[in-house]
Amino acid sequence: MEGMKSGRSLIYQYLRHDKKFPHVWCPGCGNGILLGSLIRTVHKLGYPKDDIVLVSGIGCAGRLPVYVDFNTLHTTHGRALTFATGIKLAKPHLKVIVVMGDGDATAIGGNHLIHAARRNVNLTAVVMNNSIYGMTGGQYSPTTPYGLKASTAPHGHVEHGFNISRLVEAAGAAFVARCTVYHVPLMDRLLTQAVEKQGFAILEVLSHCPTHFNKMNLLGGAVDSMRWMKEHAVPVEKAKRMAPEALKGKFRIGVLVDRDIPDYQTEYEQVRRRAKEAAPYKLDPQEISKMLESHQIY
Ligand SMILES: Cc1ncc(C[n+]2csc(CCOP(=O)(O)OP(=O)(O)O)c2C)c(N)n1
Ligand code: SF4
Ligand SMILES: [Mg+2]
Repeated sequence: MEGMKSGRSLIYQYLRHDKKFPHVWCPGCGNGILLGSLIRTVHKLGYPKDDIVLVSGIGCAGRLPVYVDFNTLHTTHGRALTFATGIKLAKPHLKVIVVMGDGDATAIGGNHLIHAARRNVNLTAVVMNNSIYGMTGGQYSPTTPYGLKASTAPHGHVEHGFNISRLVEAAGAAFVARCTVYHVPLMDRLLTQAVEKQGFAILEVLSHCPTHFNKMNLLGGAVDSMRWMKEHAVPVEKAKRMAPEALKGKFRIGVLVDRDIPDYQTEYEQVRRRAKEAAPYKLDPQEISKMLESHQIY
């Protein structure tokens, strides 16, 4: 009863309950689970609502900021990270969180994702990966699994999907984590870590789309998807102790990467200071070889 009460007060405190509801999401969609997690995270960390900026592109996941009483920006498809980068550089004190779908983040916005990770911009990015373009009717996305169906692949998909987490790790993100919409307490913990991380932090949330992806691929409803997630997810610590054969067909959840590397803002501030002082940037010959070594070409 107490839990219900506090849940209700969070709704009134954080949602645009009197303006933007009912929401557009289908029954059983995973997006509401992320919405709840995001609100709990901000509340627990004690950030004032005015210090949070929630940015999205277009898509079912991209609708999320519409419902929340933070500073919000519902931008164009694939461009959420560009708007978010501008906001963060102009107003560094704000916490900028970006919510994207798999299509938004890795198809039309794929280049922005790679470069935001490479620059290590101080943003928290959440990718709701439901393996499909949900909003526009179930077209395949860069994460649709090989062989499955989409409205644009009625005879089976011939491409292989991106591994989003590996992609952003290789591009240079400081923090990479993965969970599912079934693992809600884990989602809350990972989101907290991502929001507090200095640098580019990304959380991939494996979700489902009962309306299109599940229907076309005979996967049942939301509960069936959740059961599948529960049975196939392996916590990273446990995965380390498992043989590769035992991990076949499974996926890891938890913190995949957590590294302290210089973030864009700190670096940029130093450049600004040098420029202001009109001090020429002198390279120290001993530092040059160190810089080349840290350039890391594999
Ligand atoms: C420039 C542009 N191209 C295409 C579209 C159409 N469009 C809207 S949402 C979307 C894909 C959404 O898929 P995803 O990002 O995975 O989000 P989901 O709906 O699955 O949450 C597309 C192609 C658009 N709005 N703008
Ligand atoms: S179409 Fe799919 S992703 Fe979009 S709201 Fe419905 S269930 Fe969710
Ligand atoms: Mg999608």
